[in-house]
Amino acid sequence: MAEAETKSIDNASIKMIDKAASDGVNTAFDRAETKKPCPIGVEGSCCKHCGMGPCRVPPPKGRQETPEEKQKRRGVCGATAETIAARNFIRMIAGGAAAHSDHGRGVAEVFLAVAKGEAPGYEIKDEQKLLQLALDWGVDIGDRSNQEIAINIGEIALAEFGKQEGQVLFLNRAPLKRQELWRREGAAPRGIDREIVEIMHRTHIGVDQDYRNLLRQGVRASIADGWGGSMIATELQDIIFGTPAPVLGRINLGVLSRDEVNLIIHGHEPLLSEMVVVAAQDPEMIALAKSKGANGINIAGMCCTANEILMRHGIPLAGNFLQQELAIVTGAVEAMVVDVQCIMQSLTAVAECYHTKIITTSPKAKIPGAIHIQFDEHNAMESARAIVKTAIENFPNRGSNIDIPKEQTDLVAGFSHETINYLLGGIYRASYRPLNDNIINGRIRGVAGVVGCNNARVKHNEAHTTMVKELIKNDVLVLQTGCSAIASAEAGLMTPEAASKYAGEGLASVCEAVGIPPVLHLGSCVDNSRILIAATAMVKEGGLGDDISELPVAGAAPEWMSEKAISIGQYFVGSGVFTVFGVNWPTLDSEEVSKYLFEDFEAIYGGMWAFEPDPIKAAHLMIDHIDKKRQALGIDKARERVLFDMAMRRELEGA
Ligand code: BF8
Repeated sequence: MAEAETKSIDNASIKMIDKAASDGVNTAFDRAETKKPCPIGVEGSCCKHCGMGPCRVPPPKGRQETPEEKQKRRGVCGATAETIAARNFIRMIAGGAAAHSDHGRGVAEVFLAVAKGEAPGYEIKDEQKLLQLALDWGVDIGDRSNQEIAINIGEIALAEFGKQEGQVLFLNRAPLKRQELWRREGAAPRGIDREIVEIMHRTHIGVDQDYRNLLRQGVRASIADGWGGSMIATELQDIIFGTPAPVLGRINLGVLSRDEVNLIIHGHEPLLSEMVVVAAQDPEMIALAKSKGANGINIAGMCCTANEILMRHGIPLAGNFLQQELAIVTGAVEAMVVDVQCIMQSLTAVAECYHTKIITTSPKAKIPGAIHIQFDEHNAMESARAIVKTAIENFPNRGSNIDIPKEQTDLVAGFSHETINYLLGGIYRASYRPLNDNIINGRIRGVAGVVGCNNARVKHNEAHTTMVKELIKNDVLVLQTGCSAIASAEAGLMTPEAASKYAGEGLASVCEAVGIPPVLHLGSCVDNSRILIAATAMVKEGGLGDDISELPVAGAAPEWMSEKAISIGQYFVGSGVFTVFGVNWPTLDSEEVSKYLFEDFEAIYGGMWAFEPDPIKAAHLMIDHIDKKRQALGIDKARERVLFDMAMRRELEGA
């Protein structure tokens, strides 16, 4: 096997890894070889929270530790391995929750500016969702204008971040039983920022020293992310940019164009990318591109920003996290514009080997060697035009060392909660009833959320696609976001035809009747909030218990790497979902903390973590959990009786 084939399962990526090698370009794939992870840090037993450390407290390997040894195995301040593991773990949650929530705050600020008429170029696109949110938050509708209502909503949304008392408003959307559990366990977040700050306080030297108490705060902050910051981001983005509906798209490095200006939009916040998409369609810009010898302007997305503009505009998607450097290696990218999160600092070094310009736009995220064109939401179109112009003017500098892989795959994206509702029930009787019915009768065994990143420590995209294929083969409907969704789309799992090719007979029959792929793309990482809402809708529809923890569902992030993934996993678990992570696990050096997360959490939250790097085994842990829930609901027998005769098929098609 050629070296590159050990690093990715994706042919386009393999070709570009090879090209990078022959061009002498260093990428994350190379660095992962030369830079091995610290074996102590990776399992959570290194504390560097004060100037007396770093203190490393790993247990002895390969033999039983004596009680005396364990007693002495502490940091200089006396912190035990359990405290250190729990502190490190919840600091990851704080980092992840902060990233998602600061994104949500940015959206809320722009939303308020739009409502006040201070952000030209943006508008309220989804009135129905605006009014729904007004109802949810008790905002008076009466005969007030959309603008007036939106001002109230924007102010309430912004206040959610700094709130000190009460509880985050969107918790009200969860099943009642879940809300009671959160309050009983002290896991109901008061305000979004408060819970994140409290993690930083409690994990400072000499504060909270009980790992259970630390982990409880981790759950609380993660709920503030999923049911707070991320949900605010998703909801307000839908209102100003439109709620996604099914859209046909193309994906992978083959979407780059040989004869057009290629501008890649990379990062997370759609505030800027929405405007860049509009600016690139301006006839004046297209004429400028032609004057430089290009045939037009080709916008392509990367990572979660890509998911946002794919879902709403069908803009082609160039790749996921580990493909960001590879896109530049094609030699055909005039500019890559970035905002925040998951942007490799090496982009500027890779770009130096070609003609690509890296453009940063956020005052929060600058990169030495990049051009900075600050994005100003009050003058968004001007920033967007300056970015597009920079890309166009760079077209004549394109060299001759160009190789765009031909690989690109079709996909259907845009499955918001609202869309799933309409698709299943129809416009006039939108409902989750058909989904619940098909789960109860066993055609669909359960639902899995497979999400998260790429991780250079494991073969690019392999765990995602292996796990997803195994799940759908076993009649589990898969919902996806983030880089995981991109991996499945690149493997061709997000077309309606994938149902007959890869899904089990029961799932395939439902997908074919409804006309959906067996793997649904729900958006970016903040859109994991859509999975929470979908799970809640299943509970509210009835017949599958009265809490998320009773549903036959499971979650996974088989190639996770970011702190955001840990926060997401924790709010899945804290919402009652069994969740499996791959690659490595950051508390493994503390048996007690790991046992608490993997086992004891179930009795408290109804959901618990698991760690399993083998994607097939991980898929079967999820399937076993789904079967356990089916049995508890008394619907396991229905599955055994599923036989697809013509009458059943006709009944399905009429559903
Ligand atoms: O927020 S899946 S690598 S791009 S962190 Fe990052 Fe992970 Fe991708 Fe999107 Ni989410």
